[in-house]
Formats: sequence, C-alpha cells, structure tokens
Amino acid sequence: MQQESLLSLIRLVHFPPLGDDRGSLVALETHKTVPFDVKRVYYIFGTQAGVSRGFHAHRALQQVAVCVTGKCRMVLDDGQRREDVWLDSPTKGLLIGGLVWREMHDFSPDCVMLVLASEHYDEADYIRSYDDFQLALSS
Ligand code: T46
Repeated sequence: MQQESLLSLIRLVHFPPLGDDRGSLVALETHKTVPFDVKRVYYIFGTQAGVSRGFHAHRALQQVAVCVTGKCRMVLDDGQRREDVWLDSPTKGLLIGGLVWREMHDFSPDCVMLVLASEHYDEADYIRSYDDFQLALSS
C-alpha cells in the first residue's frame, strides 16, 4: 500500500485568537478547526524535567494537540523522515492523522498540552515499538 508523505499526515493549524482588551480566547469547533468528531479530550501537565513521552504511533486515531501553556518539541516520523515541531503557542495546533511515530521532548515546567482525539481510549490502537511501526507501514 502506498504511504502518504509525512506532510500529508501532519498539519500545523493556526487557531485565530478572539481577543479584546480583556485578553484572548480560542474556540475549537468540530469540522471547523478540528476535522473530526471529538470523542475524547485529555491534557498532559507536570512533566518532570528531562522526561520525554510518546514513543508510539496510532493505527487509526486522529488528534489535534496544542500547548495551551508552555512548550514542548514534538518529533514526528513517517518511517522515511523525521520532523521537529515546537508547540509553543496556544494558537498553534498540530493535527496528526495516519501512521506517524511521535515523541515529545523538552517540556517546559509550565507546559500543559491539550489533545483532542477522534476516538475513545483504546490501547489496541497504539503501536509502541518502532519495529512494529515499520511493519505496519509496509503491510
Ligand atoms: C499521544 C500523545 C501525544 C488513559 O487511560 N486514557 C487516555 O485517554 C490516555 C491518553 C492515556 N491513558 C493512560 C495510559 C497510560 O497508562 O494514561 C497513561 C499515560 O499514557 P501514555 O503513556 O500513552 O502517554 P503519552 O504522553 O506517552 O502519550 C499520550 C497519548 O497516550 C497518545 O495518544 O498521541 O500523548
């Protein structure tokens, strides 16, 4: 099966801030800013200094991730090339669809990463070994 390129599986999405003199607000709406029905929301916070997370791919899950506070560096890998993306703004979202290996590094102490997901939590959707990820890409 032909694999799509990495760029077609990830996309940076700008969330326009709705601001006034009181401050800013971002609204995420299904099928507008988020191209799927959201079945689950989770957030990652309190990541200890020097700790990296992720190291897996998903079989079917689509997600939009945004650091609403702080920042972290995401590494995305489609089996052919790797790309670093800094999530460092509450207006900068990352859409990840398809078979993409992801890692998260260099969390700032204040980082809160919010993730909108297209499916409920299902451990069977995770590919947690890089060898299995490469096998899935070639099947
Ligand atoms: C992803 C990256 C960006 C649940 O019980 N329900 C959930 O919805 C999630 C997301 C996790 N968990 C449990 C499973 C583990 O026992 O929470 C624990 C930590 O999850 P995990 O080690 O998978 O966390 P990360 O930070 O490595 O990865 C997470 C998401 O799991 C993953 O889908 O793409 O963030």
